[in-house]
Amino acid sequence: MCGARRHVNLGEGDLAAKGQKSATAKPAKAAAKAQGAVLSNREKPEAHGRYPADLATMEAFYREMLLIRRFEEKAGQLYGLGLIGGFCHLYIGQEAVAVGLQSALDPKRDSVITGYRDHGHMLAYGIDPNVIMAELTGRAAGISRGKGGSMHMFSVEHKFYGGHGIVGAQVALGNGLAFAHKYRDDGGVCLAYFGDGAANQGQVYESFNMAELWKLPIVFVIENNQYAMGTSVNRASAEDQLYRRGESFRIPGVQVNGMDVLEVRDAAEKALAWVRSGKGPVLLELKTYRYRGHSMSDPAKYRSREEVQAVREKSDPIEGLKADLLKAGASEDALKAIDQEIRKIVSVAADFAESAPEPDLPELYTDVLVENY
Ligand SMILES: Cc1ncc(C[n+]2csc(CCOP(=O)(O)OP(=O)(O)O)c2C)c(N)n1
Ligand SMILES: [Mg+2]
Repeated sequence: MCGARRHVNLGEGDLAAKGQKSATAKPAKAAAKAQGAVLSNREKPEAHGRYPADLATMEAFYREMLLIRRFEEKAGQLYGLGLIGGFCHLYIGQEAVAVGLQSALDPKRDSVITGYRDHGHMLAYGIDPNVIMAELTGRAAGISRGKGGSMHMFSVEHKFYGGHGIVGAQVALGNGLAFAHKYRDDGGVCLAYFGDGAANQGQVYESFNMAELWKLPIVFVIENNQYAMGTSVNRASAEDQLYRRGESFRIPGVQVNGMDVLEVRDAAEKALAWVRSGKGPVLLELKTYRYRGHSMSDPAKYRSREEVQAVREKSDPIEGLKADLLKAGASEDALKAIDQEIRKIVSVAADFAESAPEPDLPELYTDVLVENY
């Protein structure tokens, strides 16, 4: 309130000092009210609910989320055994976000870009777990030929553009992908994921400005897992309702329960419908939680075990969907069979990743530069 009044007064003072009269000059209160009215009356994507999935679709979501969970648990084990070098950021707890959103995409035309916590997004896109795990162990069969590791995975074939270690950089790059969709008129939308920590970066807002100005086909997805390394969102963010972060650029924002895959899927559909109709970007804030430390080397002393346990017990996305499935008529045995099947896929991926050969030494000199500069 106070800030708004000061802002209006300052503007008028500046004009008065220069002896100018604004063409739109209005009494301060009326101007502020009018501005507020425009922002609050702004059109938004259709309100979302829970996606009305049939049993088969729910089972497919369950399978995909379980694959991410078990894959990440195995990656954690391989890291502990010294088989994975470098950084390794696990996605455990956040599975409903990638599965709910990416299941709504059209992989033939849409593109995806994210940060370094990227294994789950690749799995949700149906990329072979063997080549993802082999990338983690640095093998030639890995999706980046064993040279990118956990943070730098790409699949141009799947229009998956990384895998980026520079916090926030993927947002500006995502804008570029969206610009390409528009320029080529290919009907595609870019899904650009970033974290609550990245949401405080300057380049994110430069990207918002351009995206709205040029009505780029992009969905900005803030994965608010409550922490940026060891800093909680409330400690680091003046506006911690992150879905509001696009307001000053007139980008509509929607807050979504990122622990409920059906809610995520429905919100994704509504956001995509908006963007595909040419109305410009949408900002989705997915409220979620990461169960593990920031990376494998984080002892997570900034929060209590009880906090993590409480989320696991009350909001786990896989347990939540399991309850929905049982209610909808799925049998415990069928769900157990899915778990067995997933464990097998992950164990095969781990064996593959441990036994596949490392890249040849000359590979050190390839893929460093695309061409001469
Ligand atoms: C430009 C830049 N600044 C700082 C870092 C170090 N860093 C790596 S991850 C991270 C926290 C990011 O948190 P958030 O965006 O919430 O993503 P999350 O790890 O929770 O998925 C920071 C500060 C970096 N990689 N790049
Ligand atoms: Mg975070």
